[in-house]
Amino acid sequence: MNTLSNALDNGQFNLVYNILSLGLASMLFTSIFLFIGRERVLPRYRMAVMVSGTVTAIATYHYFRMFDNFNHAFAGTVNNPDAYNVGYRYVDWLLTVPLLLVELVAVLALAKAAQSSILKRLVPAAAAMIVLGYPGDAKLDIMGLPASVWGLLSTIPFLYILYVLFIELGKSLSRQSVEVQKKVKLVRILLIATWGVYPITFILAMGSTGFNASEFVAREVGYSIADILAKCLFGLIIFSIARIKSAEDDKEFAKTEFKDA
Ligand code: RET
Repeated sequence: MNTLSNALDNGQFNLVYNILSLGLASMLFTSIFLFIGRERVLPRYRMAVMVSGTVTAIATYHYFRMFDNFNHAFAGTVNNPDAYNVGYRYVDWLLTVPLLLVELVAVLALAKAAQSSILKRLVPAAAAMIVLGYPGDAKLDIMGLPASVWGLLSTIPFLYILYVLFIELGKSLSRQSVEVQKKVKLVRILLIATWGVYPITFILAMGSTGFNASEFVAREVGYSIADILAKCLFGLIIFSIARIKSAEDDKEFAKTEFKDA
């Protein structure tokens, strides 16, 4: 066990190194798959697939930055935790969370008015959730408020997003086919299961005021796993919803793309 709280031991270093590396690989290759795969859905669903690919592409860049930053701060014999910037994650989320919501709404191909009314509520709430969480995770001293207060404030828009997704979006589901309804329900379960990991991770890592090695490791592992599921797996399910809907809309497409159609 490491007795110096401002340094990572070998096992901790390797764990974070590998998880960031896995994150980078997942984001990069999901992006390539989605950008090429967009040809395999009807044009009306391509926007959803393009947005999914853009989310993972933005995350590829940020995982590269985090990986590089992590090595810079922790690879030498002298660790420098202050050099590790949690801001990359928050900037990444600020860009990708609204886009994830756009991709979910876009793939359902709802009426324009319903689409924009849902997004007008979800996007500002997502921005508020992330901006309010940052001072807690970065341990900034703003008005002397502890991390837990920032976490609580951020939970308010978080709960509102879940409410809109489950209650409001649920109403529009009845217009979709049984097959699509099943997938959308799956995507919502994935969403609640993975988005829930972020606040749990935040709580695990908020204990100490200064740097604490095991809290740092828990945070990086928790956020990275949640990111892989919330961006890559989510994007791939969106892609499969787009393909099912393409096949339902166009029999010719169904014949060429699905053997058993
Ligand atoms: C914070 C602060 C503590 C309270 C809550 C949080 C929620 C974060 C979430 C982030 C989701 C990020 C995603 C990224 C994928 O690209 C900010 C940790 C509720 C839900 C989905």
